[in-house]
Amino acid sequence: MRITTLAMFVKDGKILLGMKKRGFGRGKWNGYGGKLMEGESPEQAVVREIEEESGIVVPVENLNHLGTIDFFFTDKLDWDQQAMIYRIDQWEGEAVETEEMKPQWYTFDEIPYAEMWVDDKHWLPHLLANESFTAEFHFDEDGKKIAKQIVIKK
Ligand code: 6OG
Repeated sequence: MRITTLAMFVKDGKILLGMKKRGFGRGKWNGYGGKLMEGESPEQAVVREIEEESGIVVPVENLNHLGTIDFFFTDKLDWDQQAMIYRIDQWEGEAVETEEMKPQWYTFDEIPYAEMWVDDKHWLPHLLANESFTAEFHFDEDGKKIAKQIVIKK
């Protein structure tokens, strides 16, 4: 399965989300990340994507790999992906708006789940609690509804 990456910045009871302005998941708030380029490790890919999308340069040792999620899409096998989920608690600098993402801080109780991928509300609380997890989501045809889900706290 194709591998992708997703990182969440957390500081002082707040999470940094980016409004995805183009590509897969356009119009949704999400973390920062994306697919691996030829020869990259997931860590190298997420560091590169974070810099491209937010301007922040994260040292690889500040990536905390808390979760792995398998996404399956009915009838769209080429959309299936395994996402490596990272939490970042320490970094330098501020996220800037880029062509791909518009940054916004949210307190944990204001997270805009209604404007996020439908899976997020099931696993993000584990990440916010600093708990490791694995999860599996099977989506309906258009990716709007979850047909089946498994979330396991490790
Ligand atoms: P590009 O492929 O445009 O990056 N991603 C998902 N994130 C969440 N929360 N739920 C999903 O459910 C997702 N599917 C993909 C991975 C796409 C970004 O979106 C994430 C990447 O960080 C289906 O490079």
